[in-house]
Amino acid sequence: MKITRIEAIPFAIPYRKPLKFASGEVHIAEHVLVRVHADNGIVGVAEAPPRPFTYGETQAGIIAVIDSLFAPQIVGLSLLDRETVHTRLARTVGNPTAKSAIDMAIWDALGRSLDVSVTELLGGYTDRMRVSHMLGFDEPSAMVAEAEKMRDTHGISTFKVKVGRRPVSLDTAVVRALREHFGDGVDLYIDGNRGWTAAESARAMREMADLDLLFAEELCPADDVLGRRWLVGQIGVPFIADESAVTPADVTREVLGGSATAISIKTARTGFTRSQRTHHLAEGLGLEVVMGNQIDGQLGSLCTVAFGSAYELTSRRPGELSNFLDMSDDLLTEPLRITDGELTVRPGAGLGAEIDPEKLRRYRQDH
Ligand code: MUC
Ligand code: MG
Repeated sequence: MKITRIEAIPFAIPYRKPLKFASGEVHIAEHVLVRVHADNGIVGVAEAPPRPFTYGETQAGIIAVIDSLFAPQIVGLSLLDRETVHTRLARTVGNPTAKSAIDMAIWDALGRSLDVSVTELLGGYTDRMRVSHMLGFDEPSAMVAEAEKMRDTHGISTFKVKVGRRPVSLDTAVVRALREHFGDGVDLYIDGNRGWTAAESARAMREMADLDLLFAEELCPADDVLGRRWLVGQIGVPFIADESAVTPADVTREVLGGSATAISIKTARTGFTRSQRTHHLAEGLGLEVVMGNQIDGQLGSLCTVAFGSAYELTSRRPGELSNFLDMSDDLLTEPLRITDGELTVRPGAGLGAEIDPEKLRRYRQDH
């Protein structure tokens, strides 16, 4: 089970419906497919989504760091040497999605080699998660129509509403329109991607006090240390740290500093190895956990559901698993399907993902 080669392949698939939010927007999934080859003939796969507005990574940078720094440090190790891989990758700062894709492709290859699923290898709690859908910026009527379509087509009844615009009434009007349209038939929470100040966030939360929100996520920057602590101390719902708490150390710092009371775990940025550590930390600290989405394709979503299903804490809340529905196409031979509001893990070894060679030929950008 020796790792012989790591490939980083750029590909681009347009979104049918771009996602817009306070820190940026995504029109094309310009991701990197990572393949880890082992000497037993097994190949593990995962994808890295560059998100320059969140982590500073680019597609070209992900490929460069994998080819020039990470692959040479990992080729020759066994698929079982996950702690050594983690330690070697950690010598380089940053580059979270590049590191995570390598880590997850190794777990996939290990599962395939042992003929067990990644979910079983990690914890094996369940085989499915309820799905929460993310609603990007638009007019209130369009966002209500999108939620209705998701509910009618896929049975989804939990929605994360992107907020953080100015004036705040642009966003509070959307949340109110959703609540008025669906009544108590849906669960709603909001994500500001740091778009508001602490004072704007407090005002918005007061305006929405009657709308029964589940959570509020990254409404203002964590770097506004005192403002954020002041905000989190006064709102009546768990405050999720997402991009402010990427590593377990970030989680500890934000939570002990009073700047968050819940966290988002995203396998796209912490892989399986670091997400495990974050999960265990969250359990120890007694935090709410939501499995988040890095605007992943189907392979990334499969990674999220594989991890989220492995533990009781991560499968308790609906996971953000549906951004791939907005893409015009994908790479998997067998597309993911959300049915009755749930996404199941793939039966079989590893992640159970097969890449369609024809689709990869069509969308890869390196030839
Ligand atoms: C999210 O939860 O914030 C948008 C920006 C990002 O980093 O992730 C997405 C979704
Ligand atoms: Mg977020």
